[in-house]
Amino acid sequence: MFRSKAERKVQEAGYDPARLPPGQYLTEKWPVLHAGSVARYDDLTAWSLRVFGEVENELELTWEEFNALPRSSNVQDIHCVTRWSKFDTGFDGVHWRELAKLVRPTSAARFVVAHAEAGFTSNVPLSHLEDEHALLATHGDGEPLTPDHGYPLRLVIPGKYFWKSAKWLRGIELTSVDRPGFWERYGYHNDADPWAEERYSF
Ligand SMILES: Nc1nc2c(c(=O)[nH]1)N[C@H]1C(S)=C(S)[C@@H](COP(=O)(O)O)O[C@H]1N2
Ligand SMILES: [Mo]
Repeated sequence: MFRSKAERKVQEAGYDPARLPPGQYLTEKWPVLHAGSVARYDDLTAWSLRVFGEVENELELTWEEFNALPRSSNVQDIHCVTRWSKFDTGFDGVHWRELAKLVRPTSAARFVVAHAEAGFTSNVPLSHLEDEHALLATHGDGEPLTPDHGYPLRLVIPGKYFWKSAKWLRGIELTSVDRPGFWERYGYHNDADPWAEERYSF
């Protein structure tokens, strides 16, 4: 009937077991996972978000300027490569399209490197950031992000293992060639599709 005990638990929790990617299990709480330490901000006066690289108009937004942009929200399932999945996670923030209008990507722009505090990076094709469900999120499950979950701003890349979704986001770099990010250089799969179990590159 079920591919696994994990799928049966999903059914028992009242969800369609087809929502659970292979090798994952459902968790009800929201786990915290990252390398290194949590970025702390006493205030956001020194905070900025840089958008640079293959764009016609590089930009550096203050927290106030970022929050003046039109907002979007969505709900999605998140899947960590360490095998937990959390369903129906709500995010609020700003969609990339609002920044794209301001920076105007060049015709050479095809990939993204997300830059976070302390040198963490993640890479995706630009099409993943353009996805309707992608977000530069300030809120998770209706609340401002906690420091653990990436306050004040994190990326949300839908349909990929959650390591692509950089917490403590400080920059979006558009590039013409793909450049592996932090976990990708560490041996994680470049494409990170949970449905294909693209966990590791070895
Ligand atoms: N800056 C930063 N962002 C990061 C990471 C990290 O190490 N540093 N880890 C990633 C991984 S592996 C996962 S699963 C998610 C976890 O997000 P959460 O702690 O909000 O659940 O953050 C991602 N974003
Ligand atoms: Mo992860």
